[in-house]
This record gives sequence, structure tokens and C-alpha cells, in this order.
Amino acid sequence: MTGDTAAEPDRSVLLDIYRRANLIYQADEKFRTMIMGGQLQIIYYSPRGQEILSAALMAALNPDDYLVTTYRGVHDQLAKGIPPRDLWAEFAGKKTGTCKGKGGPMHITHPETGVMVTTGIVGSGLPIANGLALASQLEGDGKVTVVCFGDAASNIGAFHESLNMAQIWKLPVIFVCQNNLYGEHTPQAMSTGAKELIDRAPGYGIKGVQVNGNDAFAMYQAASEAAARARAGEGPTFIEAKTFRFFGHLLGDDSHYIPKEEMAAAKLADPIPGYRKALLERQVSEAELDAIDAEIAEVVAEAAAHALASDYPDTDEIRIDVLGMEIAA
Ligand SMILES: Cc1ncc(C[n+]2csc(CCOP(=O)(O)OP(=O)(O)O)c2C)c(N)n1
Ligand SMILES: [Mg+2]
Repeated sequence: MTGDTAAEPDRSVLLDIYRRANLIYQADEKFRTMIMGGQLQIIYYSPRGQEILSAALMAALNPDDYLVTTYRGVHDQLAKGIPPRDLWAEFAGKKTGTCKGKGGPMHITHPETGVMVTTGIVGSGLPIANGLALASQLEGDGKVTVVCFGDAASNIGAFHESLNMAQIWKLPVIFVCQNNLYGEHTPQAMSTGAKELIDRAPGYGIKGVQVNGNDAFAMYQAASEAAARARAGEGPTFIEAKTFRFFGHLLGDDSHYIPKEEMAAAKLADPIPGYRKALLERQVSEAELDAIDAEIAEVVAEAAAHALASDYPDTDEIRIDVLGMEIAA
């Protein structure tokens, strides 16, 4: 694994990562509370446990860089900068949402913050990311495309084709596998022959970096280096970022297929309090972090209230924004 040797990011970056991670953490808690309380009727893939990975990754990008992510994407979307109230309204299917309530939780798109596609089809984001990166390469706009996906997605054909093509064409793309060790209720060893996913990188001649995604410092370093390589025209990077998910595949999953000791150990190493501790050891004060937490609590409460108070889209909307369907009722 990498990430042990570089100079640490400066204080403003460290606090930026804290802010993004805690926005994810608090938003996730609120989503789960609202779903369990019957205020939101949605299928929900919690990113609890994967907050630091996303926060550090997105902090290493430019605001106008592109992101492609998955159904387990709320951490990526918030960390990339989608305004929480717009995201929340879309999750709730309301017309004030990022896609006027017509995308829903699995299809979040917000080009203003570079969130180009969210897909529920496992592995399908990688070729789309190559397309975005090819456009940037042709236009010379200097943007980097990041595509996030899970460990099980690395068994899909599109993963292999995309790594190969990105390498041949030296595309400015970063493939980030958020390896939480489980697919849909399935341990990795049951679905994957390779012991380490990173071992697939050399097969395509692509630069591979394996990192502890729950370590903000290592993750930020890996992402910064990959972005710099991409912008310098040196091509793609495959980052395997190890992490864990605390709420199973989807909300309601009892995680019976995860050994209790494994879950307990992962929770003991919870990256959220871990990162807070790391900041306190670096002369950041409790008061400073508490103030950020309080500010985020207000943002999240406002976003949730806004979503609940907003209207559903009108039925006329069903024919609008659909390719070839803008026809009169
Ligand atoms: C092509 C395809 N096959 C199967 C599914 C059903 N499915 C949804 S999520 C999932 C597991 C994905 O696991 P992983 O890639 O590790 O991501 P994680 O959910 O752990 O973040 C599967 C098999 C799907 N959505 N798309
Ligand atoms: Mg997984």
C-alpha cells in the first residue's frame, strides 16, 4: 500500500476533508432515520464506513472535474459538491431535485458540480467515464474524470475493456474501486478468483495503486497523484481503495453473511472518529470541529425539510427531458 511517505496536506485541506466526510456522515444518518421512520420510501444503499474515502478523493479534484458513480453514491455525490437540498429533493422524487424528481436515488445527475452519471447497472460507469475522458482529451479542457465502483464491479467485462482502452488511449481517467470486501450479500472470495484486485492492473499495463481508503492521508495522496498524472497526459490510474460498509448491501439487510467479528473489528476502526482523532493530534481544536459539525447539522436538517416540503413533479413532466419523447400529451 502507498501513502506513508508524502508530506501531509495543509490544514485547510485537512479541514475540507473533515467537512465533506461529516456532511456524508450526518446526511446518511438522517436518510436512515427518515426511511426507518416512514418519511421517505426509497431503496437506500448506505455509504456508512466509506465517508473518508470519498471525502479525501473529491478534495483532491477540481470542482469541474467529472464524476461517474453508482447506486451507493450518496457519499461521492455530496463530497463532489452537489448542494444537499437539491440532492435530498431528488432522493425524495420531488420537482426541486437535481433531475426534477425524475431520476430518483439511483440516477443522480448534476453537471454543475461535475456529477455526470449515477448508474445502478454494476460496472456500466467505466466505459461512460472513458467517453467523458476522451471528450476532455479531444477538447483539451484539462478535466479529469473519476469513476467510482465496487469490488464486485471488477468482475464485469466492461471493467476489463475500460482499463485496457483507457491505457491504450492514455485517457485522463481515474478508476476508483471502493473495495468494501462484499458484493450483493456476497463475500469477495465467493465471486472473485484474484486475491488482490490490484493484481489486475498490470495485465492491462495500467498504473495500479492499492491504498487504505479509510486513511484520509493515504487516500488524498493517491488521488492527488493520479489526478496529476491524468492532467499531465500520462494516462489513467486504477486505485483500489480498501474500505468497509457498516449497513450491509442495502438498508434492511441483516448482514448475516458477514462474520460478526469482522463487522465488530471494522466498526472499531470506524474512519469517522479515527479522522477526528487524527486532526485533534494535529492541533485542530475540539471547538473548531464541533462548530463544523453544528453547521453541517443545520444544512442537513434544512435539506431534509426542503425535500419533504417540495411538490412531486406534474404528470406532464413524464414526456419532458426524455430523448425523442418531447411530444404533446
Ligand atoms: C450488471 C448487474 N448485475 C447485477 C446487478 C445486481 N447488483 C446490484 S449491486 C450488486 C453488487 C455490487 O457490489 P459491489 O460492486 O461490490 O458494490 P457495493 O454494493 O459493495 O458498493 C449486484 C450484483 C446489477 N445491478 N447490475
Ligand atoms: Mg462491494
